[in-house]
Amino acid sequence: ESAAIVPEVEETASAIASMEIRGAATIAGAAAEALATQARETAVEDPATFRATMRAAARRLHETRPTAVSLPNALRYVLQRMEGDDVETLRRRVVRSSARFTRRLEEARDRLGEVGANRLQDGDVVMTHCHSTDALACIEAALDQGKSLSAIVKETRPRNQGHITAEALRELDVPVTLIVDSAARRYLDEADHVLVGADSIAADGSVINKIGTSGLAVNARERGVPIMTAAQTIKLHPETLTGHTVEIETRDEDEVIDPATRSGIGDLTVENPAFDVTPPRYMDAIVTESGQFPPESIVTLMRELFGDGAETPWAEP
Ligand code: RUB
Repeated sequence: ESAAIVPEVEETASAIASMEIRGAATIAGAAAEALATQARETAVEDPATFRATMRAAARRLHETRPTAVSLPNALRYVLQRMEGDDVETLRRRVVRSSARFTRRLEEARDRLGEVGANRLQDGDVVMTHCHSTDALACIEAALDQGKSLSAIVKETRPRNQGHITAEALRELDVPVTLIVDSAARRYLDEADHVLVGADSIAADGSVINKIGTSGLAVNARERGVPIMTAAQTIKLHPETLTGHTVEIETRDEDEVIDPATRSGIGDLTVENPAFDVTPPRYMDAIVTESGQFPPESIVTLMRELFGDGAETPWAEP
């Protein structure tokens, strides 16, 4: 008896790889949901076959993008709760823990929003980079507290996620000034805060986020503008507790320059790393649903949550 990965898992995996589904928290939610669909639609009798199919689905989702640890953390959350002796129980456990994961994702975002909002004051101008639902939660909570804010939004080449942020902020009635990435330092003089998200946070407090975050952080420090990362605890990277580093995704060169323009220029190398690493000393605070932390002390929270490391329940036994 064997079972296949269902089309919904394939679709979710392709959508994550192509960035139709993007952003660390959104990717995690979609992966958890895909596992629930796989569980619902795997019609086998043998518990071992059921488990093997779930692991295969998780591996397919896992291989899509390497940097956002929320993805493996979501797979871990669901698969670690896949317990039982018969298929019906296993299926119920997967479906239930997937739903619980999604609920916790939303609760964590709301709670960290309130923590981050306390760092913002009425009238503040906030500079953003990329599009982060956790960062936006802080702005939304500050607005709920009756504060009025405005935003300077970096467009975030090459994929222009700044446009998504600008649209979300306009829906909240926040005045938006859109700038090109290279104008960031000039406009820092008009900003009271820099607010970014994270794809992964390492045990030493390094923040891995959209390419350009580290340069922005260094410039913010030089201009005296505080910078915070809004990142719920599923962004904490358990493997960094045992000395592993976070893999930085390299994406297609065509995102940077279209092939026709490129061949007009002549032979050249194009590089397109999607993320970079901001050292802890350039980040003022990491805001989570468990409170705010100086980056250097995030390891305490990580030990509490993960112990000494992380299992990979999707691995072939
Ligand atoms: C998205 C990105 C976001 C984080 C946090 O990169 O770097 O800042 O994922 O987002 P990409 P969120 O567009 O390449 O996925 O707070 O929504 O999890």
